[in-house]
Amino acid sequence: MTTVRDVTYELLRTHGLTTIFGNPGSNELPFLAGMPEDFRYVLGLHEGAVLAMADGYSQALGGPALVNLHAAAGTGNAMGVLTNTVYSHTPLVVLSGQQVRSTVGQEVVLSIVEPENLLRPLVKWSSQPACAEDVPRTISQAIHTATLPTQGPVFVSVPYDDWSQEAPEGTAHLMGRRTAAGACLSTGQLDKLATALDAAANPVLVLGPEVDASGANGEAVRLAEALNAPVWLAPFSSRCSFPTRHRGFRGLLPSSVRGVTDALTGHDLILVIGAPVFRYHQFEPGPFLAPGVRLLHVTGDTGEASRAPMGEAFVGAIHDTVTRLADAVTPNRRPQLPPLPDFPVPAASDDRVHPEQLFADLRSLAPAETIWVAETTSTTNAFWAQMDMQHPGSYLWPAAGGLGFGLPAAVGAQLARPERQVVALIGDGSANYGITALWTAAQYDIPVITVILKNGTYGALRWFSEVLDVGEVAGMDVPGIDFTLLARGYGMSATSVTTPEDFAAAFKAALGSGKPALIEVETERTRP
Ligand code: TZD
Ligand code: CA
Repeated sequence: MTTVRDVTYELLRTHGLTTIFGNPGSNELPFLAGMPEDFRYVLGLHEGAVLAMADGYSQALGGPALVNLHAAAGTGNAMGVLTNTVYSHTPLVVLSGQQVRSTVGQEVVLSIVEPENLLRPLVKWSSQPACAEDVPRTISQAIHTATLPTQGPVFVSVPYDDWSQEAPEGTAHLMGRRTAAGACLSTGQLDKLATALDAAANPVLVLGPEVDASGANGEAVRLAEALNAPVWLAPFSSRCSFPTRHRGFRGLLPSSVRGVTDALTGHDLILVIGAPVFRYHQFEPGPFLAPGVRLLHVTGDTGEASRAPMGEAFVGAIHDTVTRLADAVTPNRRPQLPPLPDFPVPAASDDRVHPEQLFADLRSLAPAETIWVAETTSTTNAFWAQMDMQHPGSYLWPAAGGLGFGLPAAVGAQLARPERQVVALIGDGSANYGITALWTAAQYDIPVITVILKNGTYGALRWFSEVLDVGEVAGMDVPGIDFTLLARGYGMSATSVTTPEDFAAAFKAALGSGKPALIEVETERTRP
């Protein structure tokens, strides 16, 4: 007899979903017990770490990832970092075990009450199949829903007695099913954008994470060079969509209304591509745009287009739009932008490492194609001033600011991309939300290098309390954590350093070892 479980595994295989990031419970055992040998189960010890590992894996791979979580408690544990996947548009398929179908109404222990609502509004779609026979089709629907634009996470709850039921007829049709979206801008829409760019006296590009996610970085360079226009990354960008040493690169826009307006003043046309308009954070009200400025917005996300407070939006595929725009604009006769000045001299410190010094040193210590996963919140300016990222897919950041992403996402990214070194740059506050991913890296021998910037405090919150002018606040510091002991406890080798020289030695040793390693660096306190 072919069971619902058999055809589900076959279905997952046809979509390349043969890696399962999970943390199991009793409801999941009947599914996992039938796992075929060509599948790999990646165990995480906390569901937040499981989900963030899958997020990093999916983003680094450029495809969907499968997550298996336990009932409501396990699934609920993943909700914090699930917020990030909404804004990074990560196509995660979250599958959770439901209690036996006939007992759910009684709310027996481990039943998911209102499964469709459990992860709302974070997931794009959620479902519990109406009967066992509909499980394979529902999971097929979940995969297609997650991966069709706008991509995002989905949730399916499956009663565990469904897995051993006989599969219905007709599931063979699901196996080869593919769905494709072709929504590109019309010729007229593209002309409108190109004409506006040609007519602008001083246009500026603002690129968001979708440029990098769609692999359009090179096309964005072509467009910027044709226009001789400067390029900013959108506020709070979770990816790096433009080479940071290109003469046009201006850095990461600040995340406040006033900050964005000030940075873009002097331009008559702003073209935002692949980002929301805009992802503000700190409330510094002001005019959204300087007077007389026109804002054009290209996004693949209808939600981003509709909720923006300003601008004229065009919804279409990002890679296609950037490529066609680069072809369509008239090469501009404005003088070429001057080359970027050399990197600024990093700020130094006597008895600790200054984060800016650390980032400057990492430029020469790490391979050029390194993937950086950052979650160190008070070092933003230092990071963007000092990093040299030339290749697509070089950077990941928690897209909704939900901490607990960085450390596990780096493990997932390294699993997805063994040919590129992944380096996690994690604050001593942020590290604790996803710390158990160290165990997964150690057990599965995933050679990610985790650098902990230990300044003893929630640095960004200290800065924010000044922005809000609220004076002293409780709960701002995190003294007394020894990350080398934690790492060793989870089975990973670790060192602690206080000087740039010792850091360089530790980093080279970690690189050479081909093993996962953690380096704790005592760092100076800085401001974002
Ligand atoms: N909890 C979660 C899940 N996400 C959050 N964003 C926060 C709490 C609040 N938070 C921030 O937004 S930044 C921050 C916290 C606690 C401090 C992080 O400290 P760190 O980095 O040590 O990682 P810095 O460089 O010292 O700021
Ligand atoms: Ca810190």
